[in-house]
Amino acid sequence: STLGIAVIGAGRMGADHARRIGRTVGGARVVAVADPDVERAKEVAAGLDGAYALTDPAAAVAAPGVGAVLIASPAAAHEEAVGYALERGLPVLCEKPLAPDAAGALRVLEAEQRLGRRLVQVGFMRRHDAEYRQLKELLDGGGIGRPLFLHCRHRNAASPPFFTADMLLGDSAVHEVDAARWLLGQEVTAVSVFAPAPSSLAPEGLGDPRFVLMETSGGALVDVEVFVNCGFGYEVRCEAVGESGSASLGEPQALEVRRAGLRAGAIPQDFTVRFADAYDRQLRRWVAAAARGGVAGPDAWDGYAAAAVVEAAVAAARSGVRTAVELAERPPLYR
Ligand code: ISE
Repeated sequence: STLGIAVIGAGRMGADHARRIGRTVGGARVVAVADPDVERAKEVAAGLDGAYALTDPAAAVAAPGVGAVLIASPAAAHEEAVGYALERGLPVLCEKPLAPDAAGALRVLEAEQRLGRRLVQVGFMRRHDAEYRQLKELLDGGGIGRPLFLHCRHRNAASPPFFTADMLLGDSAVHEVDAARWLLGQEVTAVSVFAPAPSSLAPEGLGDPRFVLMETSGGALVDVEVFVNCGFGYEVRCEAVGESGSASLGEPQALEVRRAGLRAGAIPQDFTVRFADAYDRQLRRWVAAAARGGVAGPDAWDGYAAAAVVEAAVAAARSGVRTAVELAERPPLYR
C-alpha cells in the first residue's frame, strides 16, 4: 500500500521534497500540502496527482489518508508541526534544524519519550550522501587512524533575502555540526566563532563569512569556514586528518575542459543539485522506515545535540568567547 504524506511548508525544500515523492520515490504519495501562503501550497499540490492545498498544518496532518509527515517550514515552526504529528503517532521527517534552540528540541525529545518510540527523523541529508558515507566507513574502520582534525568548508553562492546572522550558524553551520558528530561518533564539547572583516559583497549585518572551531569529546578539532555569499557556487568540502592518513570529500567532480590555456569544470550552484542523490536516498529510506512506523537516519537526539551546539555557537559569536556546550543526559530511548 502507499504511504500518504502531509507536506508542511511549500517553500523551496517543501516543493523539492514533494516533487521527489512524486518522481523518484516509490511507495508514497503526497496527500496534502500546507503553507500559510495558500497560492504557494496550491502550486506545489498542482503538480501532484490527488494532493490538495491548505493553510493549516494541523489540518494537513489530520487529513484522511495521512500516514507520515514531512516538515519543511521555517525552523521556528518545526516544533509545533512535530507536535501535531506525534499527537497522532505519525512518523516525521523534519528538515534541519529540528528547532531553533536547544529548549525547543528538548521538548520534542520529551514528547517522543512520552510515546516511548522514535518517530522523528531530522533532514541532515549529508548522512545519505555517497561520499560522506564512504568517509564515515573509512573512519569507522580505522583506515586513517584516530581522527585529529576535520577541516570543513561550507560555501553557498548567495544567501536568500531572509537570511540572518543566527541562521548562518543555525541553518548552514548546523550541517557541519551534525556531520562532525556523526563522522567522529563524538559529541561537540565547546565552540568558538571567529570572523574576518565581513565580505563587502554579503548583505550588511550578516557577518559573512565566519569561522567556527569545535572541540569534541574524543579530542578532535573541527574547523569550519561558513561563507554563504561566496558568489561562485555551492561547495561543501571536508578533509579528515587522522594519525595515519587523510581523506577529502567534495573535491570537484565535473568534467574538466582544457582550452585556450585554462582548465575548467562546472561548479554546482545549489544544494538541491550537489546533494540530489542524498535527498533521494534520504526520502526513500525514510518512506520505507515510516511505513513500518520508525526512522532511518538522524533522530531527535541528533537534532537536539546539534541545536545545543548551535546555541553555544550563537553565544560564542556574540561574546567572542569560547563557549562550552551544555548537553542533557542522553535518554535510554536514544542509546
Ligand atoms: C540551507 O538551509 C541548507 O540546508 C543548505 O544545505 C545549506 O548549504 C545552506 O547554507 C542553508 O541555508
